[in-house]
This record gives sequence, structure tokens and C-alpha cells, in this order.
Amino acid sequence: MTGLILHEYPASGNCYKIRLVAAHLGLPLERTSYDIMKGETRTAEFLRDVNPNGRIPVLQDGARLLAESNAACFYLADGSELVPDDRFERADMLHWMFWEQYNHEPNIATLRLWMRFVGLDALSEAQRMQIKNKREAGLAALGLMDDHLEKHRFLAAGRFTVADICLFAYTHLADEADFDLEAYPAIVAWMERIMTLPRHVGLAD
Ligand SMILES: N[C@@H](CCC(=O)N[C@@H](CS)C(=O)NCC(=O)O)C(=O)O
Repeated sequence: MTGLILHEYPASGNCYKIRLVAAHLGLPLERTSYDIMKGETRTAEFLRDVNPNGRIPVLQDGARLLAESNAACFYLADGSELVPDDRFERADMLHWMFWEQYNHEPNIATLRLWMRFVGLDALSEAQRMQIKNKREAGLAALGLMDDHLEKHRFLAAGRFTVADICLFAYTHLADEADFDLEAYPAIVAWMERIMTLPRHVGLAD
């Protein structure tokens, strides 16, 4: 890997995941910022040159571009201590990363975006109608994580892996979407374990 560049919006949890993986591995990452609130990932240039899907994060390695946060995390960490060698444990780690994208991020991250960045008054009627379902689904996701973390110190393989980083990103921001994390003691203890790891960095670091 040479000349890694992260195309990002710094407040995005999806972008933070990649910075956190890089920090744990000691990989230098150049950062290029786009303001998603001003549509800077929807310009003709961005769609042509960075990501036809119109979204950040995108990880650039030399001339090659990789979209999707969890794919980028896996790319950086593959072959490192953050990815288990055992075939089943590696797939179990991926199971949590896929679960995050289907059950967690679309609910918790989207509510955070709507409440803290877009503003409830600026939402469309269609978005407003999704709030109740997203809140229920977000609560279910946090409940499932809490149950699992009551019995396991980390999500997969009995140790800290990329899955923990991918789930930590928006879980630790869930209070910004008015989820009460104090109701999930096993999640709180797990977050504490992650935040006290030697190479941990915060969203704003
Ligand atoms: N599944 C994608 C989601 C990417 C995504 O939704 N990015 C948001 C910010 S977190 C974005 O670029 N929004 C701007 C837009 O859609 O115009 C990932 O994990 O990378």
C-alpha cells in the first residue's frame, strides 16, 4: 500500500472507521474533505473521478479507489492482527460488519444525520415517516449487541478485530441520535475497552 488517501466527510462515522483502523495499524492516511451537506459528493467530477455512487468514504491507494467503509477497513487490516487467521472466525467478523451495514448503520447513523446535521424541520415527509421504524430498529440493534457483549469481550474471535472498529464508530455516536447508551451496560463496558486501547483515536482527532 502506497500513498493512501481517504476521501471523507470528517464527522461521518463511516469515515472515522477507516481512520481508526489506520491508527491501530500505524498507517499514514492523507485526508481530502468533501462537504456532504453542500452536495460535494454529487458533482459530475466526484461521480466521474471518485465514486459513481456519490458517497464518501472512498479509500484511494495509488490510482485505485475503494468505496464502502467496511470494505476499506478490511482492505487496510487484511493480514494484520485485526483480522483473525481462522477461517470461521474471519467469516464471523465479516458477519458483524455486514450486520452493521444492514441493521445498525441505516438506523442509528441515519437518525444521527437527520437529527444533528439535516435538522428534523428540514426532513421530507417520506423521511419523517421512517423515523419511528428506524428508532425501533436501532433499539433492536443495540439490544442484540448488548446481549452478545454480555457474554463476549469483543464481537468476534474472542479479541479485538475490525468488526469492533466498524461497530464502535456509530455505536459511540448513538447518543447524538437520542439513543440512551446507559441502558446497555455491556455496550458501555465494550466501548470503554476499545477507547482505552493504546492506539485509539477519537472522531475529532
Ligand atoms: N454503505 C456506505 C455508506 C456511505 C454513505 O452513506 N455515506 C454518506 C455519509 S456517511 C454520504 O456520502 N452521504 C452523502 C450523499 O449521499 O450525498 C459505506 O459504508 O461507506
